[in-house]
Amino acid sequence: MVPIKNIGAYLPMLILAVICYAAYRALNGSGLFNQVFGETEEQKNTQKTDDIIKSIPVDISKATITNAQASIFAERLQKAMNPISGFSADYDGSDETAIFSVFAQMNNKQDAKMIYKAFGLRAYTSNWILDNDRIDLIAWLHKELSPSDIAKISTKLNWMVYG
Ligand SMILES: [Ca+2]
Repeated sequence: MVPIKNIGAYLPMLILAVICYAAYRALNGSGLFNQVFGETEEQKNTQKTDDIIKSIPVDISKATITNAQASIFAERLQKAMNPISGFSADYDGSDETAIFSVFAQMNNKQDAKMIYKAFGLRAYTSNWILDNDRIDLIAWLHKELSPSDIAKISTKLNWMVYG
């Protein structure tokens, strides 16, 4: 433990660390890191997954929701799984009731696929240094829900990718 009276001596280092981290986040967000160092294998795979999700065909004539509603439901799911904005989704619990209420709105395969696509890939922010682990809705749900809760929605999860 650092004695409290000496904490001032560590403050400049702490400030420097925060500045470096902020600079790293800004650069990483701008894609400048990729331009300088090239894309990592993981980033390439994420891009591939992103392309696959976007190319999932949807027959909108059979859907019971609109694309705008699908986006609202996707946001609602994220909020239910990551209720404390800016906090890692790993550690902030989840609102199962809200999650199930969105699933209750999925009446068929097209609805499920539209919500899955609207969610796309989102950062789960499970670690504070490299939080670019963007994962799909199904992976988010598996991290948030217990196996018995997953079992309750498994049919609709299958609709999303095997519809
Ligand atoms: Ca959570």
